[in-house]
Amino acid sequence: KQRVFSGVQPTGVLHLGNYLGAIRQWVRNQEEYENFFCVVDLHAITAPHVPKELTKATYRTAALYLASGLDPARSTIFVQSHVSAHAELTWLLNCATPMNWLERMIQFKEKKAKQARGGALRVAGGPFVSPVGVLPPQEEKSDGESCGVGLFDYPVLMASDILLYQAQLVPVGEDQRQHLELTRDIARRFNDQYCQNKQRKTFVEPKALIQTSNARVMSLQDGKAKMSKSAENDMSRINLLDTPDEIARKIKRCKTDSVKGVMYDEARPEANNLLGIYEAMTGMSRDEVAREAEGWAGWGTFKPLLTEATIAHLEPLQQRYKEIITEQDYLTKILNDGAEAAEKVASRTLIDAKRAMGFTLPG
Ligand code: AQP
Repeated sequence: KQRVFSGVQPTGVLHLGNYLGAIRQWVRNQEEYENFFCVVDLHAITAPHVPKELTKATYRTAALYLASGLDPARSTIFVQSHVSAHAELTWLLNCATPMNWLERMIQFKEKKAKQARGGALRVAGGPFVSPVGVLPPQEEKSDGESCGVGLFDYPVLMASDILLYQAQLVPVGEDQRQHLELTRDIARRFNDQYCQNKQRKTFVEPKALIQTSNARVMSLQDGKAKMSKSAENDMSRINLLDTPDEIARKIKRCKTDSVKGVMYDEARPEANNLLGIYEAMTGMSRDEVAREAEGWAGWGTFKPLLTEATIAHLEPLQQRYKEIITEQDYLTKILNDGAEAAEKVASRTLIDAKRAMGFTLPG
């Protein structure tokens, strides 16, 4: 079986973008691959955070993995910081990665700008709502101080996550494509530079596994921006744990256009996005949705259908979540077992990488 690795940051509550772009395909392909799924908490601290919220979000994310259908008997589920090799390999790869490769990363530029805007909010005296909690007002920071080195280094940590498990495939949303390319470049450079024996390379070069539909779920408030946990406006996303009333309110108030009818059209980002979500929530194909849409008078007909389908789709997931999150011992056991299994694979790769670089090993 080919090996798969992927993860989500425990920031805020997972939303439909995380679920449709990533988690749902992990669940669907569980049987076909050997799976490692991680709650990437080391990534979560690249944004300002509240410690207690990180703890809660870590358990919540793991519980949502299970509630979405990940099965510990078929997938290794663990928390990134429980396997110290992730942080250790990151240091080795930091020293083998040119800085200008990271300077090109689009996500870094976007998130840096977002964190700087957070700084501006703080100056206004109000609290800064980070994806991991509401931070107290802080002092104004200059541009260079508004984001930490960790945010810049985020893609190297991500490369370490993947390369430690020798994963061939990484199921992610479209927004992660550039980071996956970088991971391949880092692996190739390391292998070329340090592996004397060209037949026995330290790292496998992984490929991104990106679906054709729902690879980029867009904001409910802007059809051209991706749905994101760190967007300031909660009305822009449907969180997996939103109540039926919240889901109804968000869909009712979501951005639409004034064109007659609701149909797929490249020039209508909001219509395309909501129809894509409708496909996923009902399990219908694009053609089936397009045919059904011919009978709709307009947004007024479509929005209640979308609301109903979304509530119905999320209801069993939310029910399972409620059961799992109250079973703390069960959750802890799964994460402990997962970390133990992950550690075995990761530590072997780390030793290989250290040997290749010329480190002495104890014993
Ligand atoms: N809008 C999206 N559409 C499709 N896939 C998405 N993913 C995220 N947003 C969408 C996929 O979810 C996985 C985990 O994402 P993450 O939370 O680890 O980081 P992210 O990509 O930065 O996600 P967010 O929601 O935007 O979080 P914040 O705002 O906290 O940074 C990845 O596979 C990603 O592709």
